Amino acid sequence: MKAKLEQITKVALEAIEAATSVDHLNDVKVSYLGKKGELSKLLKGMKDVAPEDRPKVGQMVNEARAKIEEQMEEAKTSIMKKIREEKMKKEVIDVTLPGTKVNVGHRHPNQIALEDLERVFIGMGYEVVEGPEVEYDRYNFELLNIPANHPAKDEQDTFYITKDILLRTQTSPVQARIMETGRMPIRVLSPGRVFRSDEVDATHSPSFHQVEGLVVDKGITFADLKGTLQQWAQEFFGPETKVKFRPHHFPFTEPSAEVDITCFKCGGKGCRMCKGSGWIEILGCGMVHPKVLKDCGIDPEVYSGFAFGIGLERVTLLKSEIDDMRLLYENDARFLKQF
Ligand code: 2NL
Repeated sequence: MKAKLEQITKVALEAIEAATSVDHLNDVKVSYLGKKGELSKLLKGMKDVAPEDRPKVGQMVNEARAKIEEQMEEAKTSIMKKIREEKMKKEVIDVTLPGTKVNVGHRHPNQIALEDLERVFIGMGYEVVEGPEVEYDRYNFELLNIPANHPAKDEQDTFYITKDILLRTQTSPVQARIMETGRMPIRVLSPGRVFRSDEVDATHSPSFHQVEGLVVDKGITFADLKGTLQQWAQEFFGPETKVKFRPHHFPFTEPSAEVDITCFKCGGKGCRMCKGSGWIEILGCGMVHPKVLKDCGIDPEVYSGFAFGIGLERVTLLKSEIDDMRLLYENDARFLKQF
């Protein structure tokens, strides 16, 4: 029995020594220490051992088991260590190799123009406000002096959700909502996406962006409007820029004007950019119509105001010298990268 035990221990220890993987070790464990392993088989032979010798034999078997287990743990630790070392060797990182380039994006030309524009008005104390793109007819048309059957409603044909709810054609409804709150004075800039059912071409799109401004307070005059837009034009297009106000008509302002600036490319001499005229049309504006003030809950006998509307894409195209609005929406990275 003793010789047999020593033989089993010897073979087990050799098998442990020869094992090259943890799986391999587990197999060895099962075949020597497992329920049907060599040691268990040996214990079954206990019945043939004289009763007085049994404790002694039992102890020997336990010692053999302990020894095999101990060797097994050591072998396991050493195999794991070896695997780790090999892995580390394979995973050496050469920190001197050039890195993978990350593609860094940048703001869209429209966004660049918007932020440049906002900066000037924020500097003059304006607050930038936004509102819903899906609007009520009441805010988009009715409160802005464009009643049902007004011809402007045809010029600003849009996408209707229901008879009374539509995609806004201008950002003025944002300002109508602000006037309605009755908080005075008002000095806001409302940029945002607007919609019209227009065919796509180089200068038109069914969805584009507007930046509107509104100032309402006691004693606001056309002189304030002129000074404000003059100041904006000089900060935005350059200190030499001059502005020219041409009479015009908008339903929500009276009087109304279209504003031209001297061409920032040729300085007013006439070039391809300004089509030889020396002037570039840039925005529409006017004194807020008394009816609009009244309908929005402001007393036109006490308060007056001015408003203006700038087509953002138009400004972007001019500033970046792009000749087709569609390029702004295609989002071709090769195009956008240039700005
Ligand atoms: C244009 C003309 C304009 C306004 C927008 C406005 C807003 C309120 C009251 C009165 Cl709430 N007016 N906005 C006024 C004049 C012109 O835009 O051609 N924009 C591209």
